Amino acid sequence: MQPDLFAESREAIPLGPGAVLLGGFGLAEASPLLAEIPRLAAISPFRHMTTRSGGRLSVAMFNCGETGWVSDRKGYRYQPLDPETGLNWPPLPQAFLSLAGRAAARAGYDGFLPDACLVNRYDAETRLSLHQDMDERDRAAPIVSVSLGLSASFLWGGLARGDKVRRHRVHHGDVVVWGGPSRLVFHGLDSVERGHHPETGPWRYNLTFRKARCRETS
Ligand code: MD3
Ligand code: FE
Repeated sequence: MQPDLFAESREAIPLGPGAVLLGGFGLAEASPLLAEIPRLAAISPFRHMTTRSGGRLSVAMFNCGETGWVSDRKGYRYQPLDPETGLNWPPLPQAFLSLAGRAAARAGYDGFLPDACLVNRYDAETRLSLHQDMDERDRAAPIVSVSLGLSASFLWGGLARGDKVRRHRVHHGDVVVWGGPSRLVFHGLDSVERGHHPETGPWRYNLTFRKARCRETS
């Protein structure tokens, strides 16, 4: 057995009001979660989306769920069809829904039923600059994020762009839940470690669960 070097990171670390990093919360399920990714990507492949200004997002992504986040020359939005395939995004796997619901409940948000999961893939060159998640109609629901594979440095700011930014390391199996007063906090991803993860090779994956639609309305 290896010594428990990351015991500290397996605890719950409060990030701010309504926001918590649940160290290792998804660790026991990480392998089955990862096993879903190639199955889903066979339906909606990873792609680098375009921004309004014509740039290319360095993070590769696809969605699963009833609706999915897209970016193109027209801007950002959620839509039920994958623009690459013209088909629905693949359904959210039960294992995804189950973990997201339990993590949200652990953070104090009962009954979280996401309708969208953005699957992000990063390599060591990928950055995600400081931004707010503003495109979801249901701001009452939290966001749940699951880190898989290589570790990374997560940027956690405040409600204004100029607020002080803290860095937190996120590791394989960590889950972060944001809601309430922290729902619109500026955040981003700084550096992904270089190297090889036994389960994901050169990648970090992130599952970001959101409720984009309000209740039953579309
Ligand atoms: C913090 N993804 O896809 S975790 C994103 O690691 C995104 O893939 C990062 O930011 C990643 O938009 C960061 C997800 C996350 C999502 C929503 C948040 C962090 C958040 C809302 C408020 C504060
Ligand atoms: Fe975000």
